[in-house]
Amino acid sequence: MRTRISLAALSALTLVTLASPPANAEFFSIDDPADASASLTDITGMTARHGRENLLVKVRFTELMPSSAAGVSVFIDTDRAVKGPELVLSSGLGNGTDFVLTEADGWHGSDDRVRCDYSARPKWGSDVFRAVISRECFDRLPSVRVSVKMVDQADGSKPVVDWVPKRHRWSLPIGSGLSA
Ligand SMILES: [Ca+2]
Ligand SMILES: [Ca+2]
Repeated sequence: MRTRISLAALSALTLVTLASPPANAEFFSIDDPADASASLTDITGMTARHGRENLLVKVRFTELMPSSAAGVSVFIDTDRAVKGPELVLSSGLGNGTDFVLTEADGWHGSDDRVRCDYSARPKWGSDVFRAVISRECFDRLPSVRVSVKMVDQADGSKPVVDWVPKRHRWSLPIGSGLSA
């Protein structure tokens, strides 16, 4: 497992160092081990990019197919003072599934849909799930953290679960780069 911060983001940030806290990067990337290999959708890695207008989250899997019965949740932390996520984007990974962004209820989604622009889709050919969430969804906060969970109940017995970076653990804070 490794964490890296984009050099391009760092050099961009140097332009606004005087005005912004330097601790944030706009790009976060982490690999995940083969720790859920009972599922084809064992997470192999996650990247998140916090741009001027959107938060883009990509989750990579061992093998993603239209027949997948698994689902994925992208948790977003917008308030570090309150434990747990504030927003959850939930989606299926198979054909014909839908996605929704809701307020979080602990580490779960809720019935409170967030009304803003976002989209999500599994890309079966490239084994990637891609979610794009407008910064309006979180009041254009300058920094967020991300955590991702996969649940696969394919064989009807005990579900296979995989987290990245780890269960109930966050990415580094991801700043919005040049949007300050
Ligand atoms: Ca994994
Ligand atoms: Ca929080």
